[in-house]
Amino acid sequence: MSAEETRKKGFSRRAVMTASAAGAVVAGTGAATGLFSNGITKARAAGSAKASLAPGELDPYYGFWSSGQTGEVRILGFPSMRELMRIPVFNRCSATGWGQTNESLKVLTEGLTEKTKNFLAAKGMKTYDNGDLHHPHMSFTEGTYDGRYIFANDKANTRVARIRCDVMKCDKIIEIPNAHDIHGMRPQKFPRTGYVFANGEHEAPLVNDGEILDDPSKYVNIFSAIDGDEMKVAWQVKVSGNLDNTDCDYQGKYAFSTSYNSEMGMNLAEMTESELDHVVVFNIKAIEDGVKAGDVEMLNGVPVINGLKGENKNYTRYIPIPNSPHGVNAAPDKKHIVINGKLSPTVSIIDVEKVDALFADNADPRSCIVGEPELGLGPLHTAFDGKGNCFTTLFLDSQVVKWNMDKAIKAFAGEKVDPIISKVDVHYQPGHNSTSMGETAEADGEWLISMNKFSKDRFINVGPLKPENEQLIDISSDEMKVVHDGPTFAEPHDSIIVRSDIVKPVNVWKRDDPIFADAVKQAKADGVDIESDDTVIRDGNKVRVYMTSIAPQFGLEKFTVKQGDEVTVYVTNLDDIDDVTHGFCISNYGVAMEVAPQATASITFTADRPGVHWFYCQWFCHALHMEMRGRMFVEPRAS
Ligand code: K7E
Ligand code: CUA
Repeated sequence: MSAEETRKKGFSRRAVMTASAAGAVVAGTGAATGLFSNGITKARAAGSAKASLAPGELDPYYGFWSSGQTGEVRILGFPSMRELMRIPVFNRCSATGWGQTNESLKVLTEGLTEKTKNFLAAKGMKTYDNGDLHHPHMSFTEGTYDGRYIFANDKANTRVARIRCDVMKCDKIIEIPNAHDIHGMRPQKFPRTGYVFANGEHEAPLVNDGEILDDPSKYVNIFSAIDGDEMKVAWQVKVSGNLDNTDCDYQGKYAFSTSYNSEMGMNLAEMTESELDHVVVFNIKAIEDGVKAGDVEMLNGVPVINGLKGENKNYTRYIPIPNSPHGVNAAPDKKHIVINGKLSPTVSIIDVEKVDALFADNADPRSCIVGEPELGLGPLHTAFDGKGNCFTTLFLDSQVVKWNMDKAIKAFAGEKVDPIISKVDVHYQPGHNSTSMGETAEADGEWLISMNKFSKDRFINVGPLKPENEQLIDISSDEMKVVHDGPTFAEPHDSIIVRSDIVKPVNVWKRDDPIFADAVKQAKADGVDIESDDTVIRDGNKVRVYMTSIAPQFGLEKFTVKQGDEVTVYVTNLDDIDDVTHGFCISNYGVAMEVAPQATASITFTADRPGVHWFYCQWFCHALHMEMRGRMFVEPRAS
């Protein structure tokens, strides 16, 4: 019986599995598996038929993966775990020209502060070359993903980026002034995104110009609310303690940030000294009112609210939480927020409906805690199945624990119930985990991914630097089943798993896309029809080369410039068929870029090497792809 037949007959998959019919299930669909690169092997597919896709079958989910210090976002098909695409964001990309093209440089530079621009210019740089992208999250409408954007943080250089999901390209990057090292980041869930909340992780003097150095008593931390439509910081809040992760409720009222160093210690001993750290609760309405009323300091153009501990205005509350909490996760029941203990073996459950009293009546901050189950060693992050169950990674135990929210709350109230349902070993040291649609109100309880920091012996050895290991876990029954190992390069911290019907990317660019609007505008100013003219415009020592491309030909087979000219090449890809992407590469000039169907891409360089230089198409587009080339003549400067 195939999986499809099983489903049609209305058998629960669990019944099939417990009847040990897994082999039979796979016989129908499994024969064609085992061919995917990075995919499901036949043996593993036997553990869960639904994870196996035959060649040509499409995944029911998109996975959006961070890549940590690699600085990009990756798109996976899920649950096949096939890597489909990479979206360069904070990194450089040799294939697409991200970081070289004028279109990408605009994104990478326009959102930097003047201070940073000057700092980089002194080093001969236009933007940072590195990034540390931990948290990719999709925009929400009414508590679920809406397919518009993915937002992502850069811990390394204090930035937040936005990716357009129609074209799967990054269209905005902003540096967050006043804050240091953006770590936790989440889009507002309700009514929509709206705000993107971003934690500054490391504390520093608020005006960090060298006047104050080794005086931690003057350091602060900054929580930011970014307007996700405008990609501008709307307001910031000064807080006490390092901010680690953040999430917000489904009412649109509060955001919650964990703080692992309430001591404001500067070394390990100081940072882990006290038994209790805290969660900072941000009262969004009160902060907006405070900003309107002008109860702010203006710093680098941003209104900053004072929400330090002890201020006791209605902007923030500090909830004591056992030692060094890490992940914050809002449950799809729209009522509970789970705070993961890290150094404490517990998670703390906040009831968002009880948070009102913290502000209205100055109630004991701990009065909103309705559960604190002890789960195991090193709880870091929690995901949900939408059926009242939670899945928490245990970093030190190398396990995922499945537990029940209701039972944990009952146990906290004194009832004799054990909230823990089961545990499964993962390999090894899990950090984040994600369930299918699990951070939305539409969590569907199908899949869990455990993102493990160490892979050790799970793969053939590739040297001292090992891949991470991301394990696919079937959670549709009480017993969790690891069905696939997925090695990944540095270092996906976090991921989201999005139903495929929500994401609707286009196949070809629209000619009026804002990403290349500047190029189109420049062509117009030059009297060039960018969609048909192949021509060279000289403007002093600036030369603009406009050429079209249709497989397998560029519009120009040659062009001539002078040594020392600043040359901009604009390539417009007139092909409008899916998948006919061209590239433009000038050999020995360090110039290369992608030009997808109907896109215009441009790149600027100084023609400082005289001679004949071939340019060629660098994306295989046609049987005559090798022939898709031309010459740039650079006339030597008269000596
Ligand atoms: Cu736990 Cu940066 Cu989300 Cu890594 S953080 S694991
Ligand atoms: Cu055009 Cu290869």
